[in-house]
Amino acid sequence: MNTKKSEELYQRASGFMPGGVNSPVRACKNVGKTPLFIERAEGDKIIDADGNEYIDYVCSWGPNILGHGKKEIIQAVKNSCDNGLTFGACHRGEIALAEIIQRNIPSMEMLRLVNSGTEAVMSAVRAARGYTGRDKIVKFEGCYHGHSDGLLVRAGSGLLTGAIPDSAGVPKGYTENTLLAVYNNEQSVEDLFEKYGNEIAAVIVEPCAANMGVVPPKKGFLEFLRKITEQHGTILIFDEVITGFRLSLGGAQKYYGVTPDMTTLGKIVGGGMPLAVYGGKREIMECVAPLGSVYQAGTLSGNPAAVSAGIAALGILESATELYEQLDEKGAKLEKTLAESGFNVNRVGSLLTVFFTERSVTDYDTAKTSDTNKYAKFYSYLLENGVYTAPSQFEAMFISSAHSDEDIEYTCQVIKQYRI
Ligand code: KE4
Repeated sequence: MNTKKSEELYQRASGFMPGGVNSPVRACKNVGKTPLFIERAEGDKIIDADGNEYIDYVCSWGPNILGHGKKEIIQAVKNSCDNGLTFGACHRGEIALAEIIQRNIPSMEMLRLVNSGTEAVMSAVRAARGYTGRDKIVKFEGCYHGHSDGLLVRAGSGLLTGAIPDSAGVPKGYTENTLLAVYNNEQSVEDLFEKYGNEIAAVIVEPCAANMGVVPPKKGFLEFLRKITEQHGTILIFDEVITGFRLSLGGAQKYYGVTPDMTTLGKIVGGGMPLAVYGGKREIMECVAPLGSVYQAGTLSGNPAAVSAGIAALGILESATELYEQLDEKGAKLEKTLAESGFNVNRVGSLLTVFFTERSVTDYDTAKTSDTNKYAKFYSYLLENGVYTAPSQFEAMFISSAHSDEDIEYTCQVIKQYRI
């Protein structure tokens, strides 16, 4: 592939943004490449600055479940913009979007629109702490919940003590109330509740992990979390920024049949525009200003253009009843080809990850046994063959309704020719 123009643009961008990017993973450092600069995208294709075309399995990290440039979404945003970009005031679109969300995720009895998944999670955790009056939270190694200080953590001297910052610039005091457990390991959660019990405000979990690569919850794990949090008066938060409207119209909580107290949403819910949501039980959300004493605010929260994209996208998903079955079939076809070609693959619906390890990947420790150099080699091979996947072993491949049977079949042929 000739990527000369992208390389030139990357050099210029590097003079303005750290690493030339506005989000670290885009720098492609994990796969030893420099980023492509995308000019435009249509359906399941993206086209870079040099005119190279790729089948896109990143889908902007999840939002584009309907593919790129969906006409109805674009038109909805244009129509909204014709009426003005932002009012900093209430508008009817906020109600319409809230109704669609609540219709499909009834556990979100009351909700608040914000601008990013990070903001949604940060606000949900604050509301859980404000409602319970407790300080500690539990998260799981390998799960990512955005970059708010208290959630950028790694295990300290052990899992039974407060976590330590996993980023410079985060004071130790910001993470000492964050406790780390092991995904799919009930004992690690029981140990924390035994030691801290009624001090724990919330347990936050990706109900199907996708930030250590795709790692599904083992049978009974989510039900266990639901039970132990109820026993201790702890808020169970499902971070559905990826899984919301991805695994089903009701997200992972419908897919797995476990209902949390609070949910965060992002990506798909904004139809490709900057919009995210947090919400849950009415009694919890009524603690949020201006009703209650938990403060949270945002200049562009509920932005009309972003809201119009979310309404359009969710409206299409609600009417496309076969969509989730079709996404699952496409995922299954890729998974079958990968498995038959000797790859180690985890898949849930239209989310999948290829791991370069012999181990069965069920948590962060097993995910980390994957050979990231082998992943990088596979990434480059796919890219050279016009298949664009996540430039990191610890992300997911995303499939959209725009991925044609021909493009899925082409991808399978490319996979079959690869020698691990
Ligand atoms: P944002 O602040 O990036 O909108 O959302 C943070 C977030 C929260 N929760 C989950 C489960 C998430 O996956 C994310 C963000 N996901 C990453 C990809 N794994 C976004 C891509 C990036 O950081 O550039």
